[in-house]
Amino acid sequence: RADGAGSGRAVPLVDISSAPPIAAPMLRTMELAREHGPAFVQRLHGRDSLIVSGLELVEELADETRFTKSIGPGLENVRQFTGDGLFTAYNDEPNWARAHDILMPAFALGSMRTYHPVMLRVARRLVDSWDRREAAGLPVDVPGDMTRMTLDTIGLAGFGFDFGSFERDEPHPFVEAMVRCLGWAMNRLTRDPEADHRERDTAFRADADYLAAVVDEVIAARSAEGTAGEGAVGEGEQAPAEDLLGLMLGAVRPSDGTRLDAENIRNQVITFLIAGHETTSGALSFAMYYLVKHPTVLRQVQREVDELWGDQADPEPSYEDVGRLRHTRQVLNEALRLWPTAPAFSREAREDTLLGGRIPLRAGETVFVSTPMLHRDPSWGDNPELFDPSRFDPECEEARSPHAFKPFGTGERACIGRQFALHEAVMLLGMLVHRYRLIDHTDYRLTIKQTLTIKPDDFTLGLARRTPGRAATASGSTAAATGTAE
Ligand code: FDE
Repeated sequence: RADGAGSGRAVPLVDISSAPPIAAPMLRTMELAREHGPAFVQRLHGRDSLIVSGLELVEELADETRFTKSIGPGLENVRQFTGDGLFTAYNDEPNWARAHDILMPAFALGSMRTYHPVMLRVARRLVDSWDRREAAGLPVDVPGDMTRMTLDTIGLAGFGFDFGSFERDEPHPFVEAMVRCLGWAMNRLTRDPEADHRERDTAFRADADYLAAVVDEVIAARSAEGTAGEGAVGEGEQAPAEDLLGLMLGAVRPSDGTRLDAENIRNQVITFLIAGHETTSGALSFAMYYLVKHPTVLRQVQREVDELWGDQADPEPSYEDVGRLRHTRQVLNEALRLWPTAPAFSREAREDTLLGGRIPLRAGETVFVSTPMLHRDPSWGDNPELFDPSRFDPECEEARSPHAFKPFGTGERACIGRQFALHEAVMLLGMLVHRYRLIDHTDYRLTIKQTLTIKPDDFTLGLARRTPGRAATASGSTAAATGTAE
């Protein structure tokens, strides 16, 4: 484990034990990395963590022959409520490889075609809700509604279960319990070991039990149906015959004929409900933030969607359309560069080794990668803080190290849901910029809320319906529209 690191190391040691507690620890890590450079040891209550953000060091950490995913203290805490689900399983736990093999086909790029209709249906729930707000002259809660959308999407596409989030004023209680669990997992990292935490731990247990109960309901609903394909799915739509739950309940692993056990399935469902919506909704919210602050970029993505959907009032984005939204995807990538919504991942050495030729690591010792600071490495150029989606032009991408951009982690344990998240998010962003002018009615200043994952705090937007192809401006002025789309 990481303790004891730092002594005699060729890297700075920073003791933060007496620093005041902070709501978003990730921001402090970023500050420390700015001050102390690409590798430093952070000491808190006697526990040392090696934090790395330099590209060359991360390239080494990405070498799967020398390093592998580590279930560090943060994931160890998450494991208290996701058990041996994919995200928190140990590398050598047989259930990881078994579940990975069974679920991989469901996340291959081609499978997105199957999820597309369900994703579109849920995207329209958000649009309907935003239309009503717009008609009433009311602003929209961006992260709140993005979370409604992504939760309903993973629920329906993955498990045929409808959270009905847009029919609720408050978030679904599952979301609230989940956010508290994630907060518990995060705050437990910086706990004062002397203090009494029993009350908090009891409350956490109750929340974790509630998550499990909701998931048991999801599974029971499917088992009662007998087959995939009925239930919550709308008319004229097919539930994916082999959605995640269908696969987990039915499929055997080709290589050895084994199946997932009931408890593991429960852990996987909790895992996917959490991993499948927290990070994606944050990414969508940051992308909306950057769009409203960068009118030129907004006009560029509006031009792109206008070329596809013209002035149709209710376009029907096809599966292929989503692949054509290149600029929109670049905006999302650039938002994920500046604010990767899973803001760290951890690696451990397979054998005793020297990182960067100078940092001794013992086998099994954890190293944390600060993704937001990796994404600001000098290799990104002189102005890494600048939002610039052209960084993801194909030529630029080819010229860059494949390890400079890691919002989905690395290697064998990288994000299985990447294509799912990208398809869902790019489609929704495209639909939104096609339909609305975005009005920065509070002159929003970005503040970040962290519950392990990150999202913009308290971010609302005003809306006005656009006439696509005309008057495509960011903030209600028409002056800049000349010479834009069509
Ligand atoms: C995973 C993941 C990761 C890695 C972590 C570590 O390394 O530790 C990351 C970084 C991520 N992921 C990120 C993200 C972002 C976004 C937007 C997302 N993500 C999304 C999603 C969706 C879904 C469904 C998902 N996601 C899922 C998932 C899973 C299951 C996992 C685990 C894998 C393994 O095998 O391990 C992940 N994800 Fe993610």
